[in-house]
Amino acid sequence: MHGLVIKNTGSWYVVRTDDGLFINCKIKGIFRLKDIRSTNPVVIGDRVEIEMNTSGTAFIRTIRPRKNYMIRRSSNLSKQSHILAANIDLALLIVTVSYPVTTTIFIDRFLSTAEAYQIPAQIVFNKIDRLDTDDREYLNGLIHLYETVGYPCSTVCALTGEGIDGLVKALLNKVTLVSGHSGVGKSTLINRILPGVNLKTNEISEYHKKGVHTTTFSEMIPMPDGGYLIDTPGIKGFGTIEMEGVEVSHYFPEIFRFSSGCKYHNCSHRHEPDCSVLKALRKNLISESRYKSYLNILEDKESGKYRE
Ligand SMILES: Nc1nc2c(ncn2[C@@H]2O[C@H](COP(=O)(O)OP(=O)(O)OP(=O)(O)O)[C@@H](O)[C@H]2O)c(=O)[nH]1
Ligand SMILES: [Mg+2]
Ligand SMILES: [Zn+2]
Repeated sequence: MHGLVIKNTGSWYVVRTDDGLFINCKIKGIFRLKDIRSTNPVVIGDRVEIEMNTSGTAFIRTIRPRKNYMIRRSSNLSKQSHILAANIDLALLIVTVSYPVTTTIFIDRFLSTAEAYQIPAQIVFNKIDRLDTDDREYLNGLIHLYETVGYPCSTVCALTGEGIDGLVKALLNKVTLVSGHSGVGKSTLINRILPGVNLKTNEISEYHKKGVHTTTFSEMIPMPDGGYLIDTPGIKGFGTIEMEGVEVSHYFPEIFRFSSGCKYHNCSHRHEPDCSVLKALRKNLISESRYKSYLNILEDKESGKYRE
């Protein structure tokens, strides 16, 4: 039988079969992924072949080749990687300017990973009800920046539903990964889009102004009009993997665009003469914050660890 991995509870994988059954499955045998040392061999969004047991549960026998996947380094200094989900049509990054703070370095690490795997990405700015005047100005700057680079942005309040309708249209018939820091409102947003789902949510810590890691396992939730939303546990840092040296600039579309004018084809855009990227940076055609994120990724490739 074939099916889709829609949930991983830690001890079981829940597979929705093509006949619409939900079957608890375990892995049989050893799965090896080409060139990737991953903490999770079978992931949400995988198409799998399963073999039923007499008890009504099943073994996952094979994974169909993946169209794509979102991956990050598990933790600082770790060589292991963690795949967030596979076979994704859209990567949605939920960002809050405050409560909790999302940094541009985090945003850019996420976006460049999506670029590396050719997954369209969008940014959803949530909790717009909690912005003061300065926050609002900063938010407008971010929206201008990311839309100019080419990432669609929306602003929502998951609590009241403000701004949700426009967003929902963009999700129809797609498999959408919903990601972001803990406490930004991923589960609240999904509850708002799909009433009746009732995912668990929790107040962020007043003291730390951070989320408390309420969602502990990813889950793929079908949308009534077609498509799926994938709720995921909040992530702290986003360690990029599988991108090195000159390649990093390929995943910053605006930097890549200017790099064709550099004198050296392997220009790192840091100190080389006749660097079009540095020229563009000086003219504010490339933003300071995006360039900083680019350096941040480049440098952690060189030092073998990543910093936030
Ligand atoms: N003021 C305000 N609060 C919100 C909004 N969206 C979510 N919240 C609150 O933010 C807190 C965290 O929301 P969750 O949905 O649990 O956050 P999460 O991103 O799923 O967090 P993890 O599961 O830990 O990754 C809850 O108390 C929500 O009620 C919003 O638009 N405005
Ligand atoms: Mg959650
Ligand atoms: Zn250059």
